[in-house]
Amino acid sequence: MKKQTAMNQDWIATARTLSEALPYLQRYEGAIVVVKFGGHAMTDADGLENFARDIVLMRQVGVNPVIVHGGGPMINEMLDKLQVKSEFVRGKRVTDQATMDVVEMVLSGQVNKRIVQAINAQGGKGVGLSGKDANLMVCRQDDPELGLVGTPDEMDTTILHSMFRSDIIPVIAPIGMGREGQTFNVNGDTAAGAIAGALRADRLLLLTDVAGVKDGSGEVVTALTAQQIRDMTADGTIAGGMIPKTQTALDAIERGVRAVVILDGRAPNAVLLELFTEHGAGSLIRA
Ligand code: X2W
Repeated sequence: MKKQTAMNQDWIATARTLSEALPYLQRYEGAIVVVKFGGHAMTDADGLENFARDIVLMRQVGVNPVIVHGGGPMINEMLDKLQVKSEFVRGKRVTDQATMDVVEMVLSGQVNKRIVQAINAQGGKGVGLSGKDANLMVCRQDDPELGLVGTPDEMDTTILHSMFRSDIIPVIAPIGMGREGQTFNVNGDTAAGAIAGALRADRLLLLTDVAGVKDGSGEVVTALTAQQIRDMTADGTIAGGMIPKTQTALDAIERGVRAVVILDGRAPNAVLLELFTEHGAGSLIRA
């Protein structure tokens, strides 16, 4: 008999991992999972390739993934090149018409197609769209001080359901249209929350560059209720850049999303770990 090598020990572990995933695969069969992929999480090519492989695997096992992406750093880079000045107020980019033109070009053109291509390179069927396509996301102006920043106002997810039936993975740029012909810049997290809410998604995964929601001693809390989030925000435990994420989570849950997970998108196989293992990842928030 052949001696067991370290190599085939690895294969045995892989087979066991697959076997143990069965109840999770069964649980998520047919589920809708919206994944927000932020600009900071997509800066390196390997990270994008791994992300795309995980998404294609999700689709392969019967989940309906929807990608909503950001691209803040890529927008900044292009604005710099074109010497258009840009500033943020309360976490949102003040957007005049010149800025809007660049935002749409970068998000719908460059970033969206990069993700679509990465998914298709892994054997998936990614199709890119923005909130303008098939009236997916009609917006109103958020705050006049911010210019062309939009708040999702009316969603039509018909196109996404047709895509699910055709085995297509939708990849959505956070651009909305206004009722008077405007184009609106929508924060990526806000767009992901609105789309997840309109779909009554089973999960909204917010991939960020931190491990999750931290308690007073800096430890990541793995499970939280909406009320705990409100309390931790009121007493200052949740602060800074985490506030828009947890606010998106609360809004999404209110609209009927079953649970929202805030997790580190740079961790290897973050979405698979969250969906298909007992371990989970990041902070899970539910009603
Ligand atoms: C964002 C849209 C992109 C985004 C912006 O212009 O940067 C607003 O601020 P990340 O990578 O997810 O941050 N829109 C209104 O949200 O990108």
